[in-house]
Amino acid sequence: MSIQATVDFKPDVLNLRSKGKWVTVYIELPDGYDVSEINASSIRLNEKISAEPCPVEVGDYDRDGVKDLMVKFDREKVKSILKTGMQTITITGIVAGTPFHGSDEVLVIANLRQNFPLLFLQPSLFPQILKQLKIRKRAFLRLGEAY
Ligand SMILES: [Ca+2]
Ligand SMILES: [Ca+2]
Repeated sequence: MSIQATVDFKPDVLNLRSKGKWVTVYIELPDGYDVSEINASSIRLNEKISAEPCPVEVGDYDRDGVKDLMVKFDREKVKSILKTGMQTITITGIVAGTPFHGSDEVLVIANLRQNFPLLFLQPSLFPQILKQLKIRKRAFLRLGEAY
């Protein structure tokens, strides 16, 4: 049996053209389980990619009173297994001998022209999409009219 973890993958919008060393995953576990007992080397992203050995950090990044474990994954490896669009990220691992799993969604984009329709899937991600693509709102609106 595998317990249900709460997983937050960051960024929420991933630009395939963006540079950066890592992506970040925060893991929270249900009552009775301690994230500090997670065996970091057991953590996999989509069953394929191992978490980096460091940094691994226990904290409460979202300040909800539930401890979370922060792990990093190699950004290039993660990009290599993702297509554009809404993609599900599944994290699995082992805490004190018990397997856990949890998922989050990420909007993967490559460039605006190709992915323009995708932007409407998740209006709440608009500001982050514009930021990722380094587009000012006014330019975006002009492009929308021309599309
Ligand atoms: Ca997320
Ligand atoms: Ca938390």
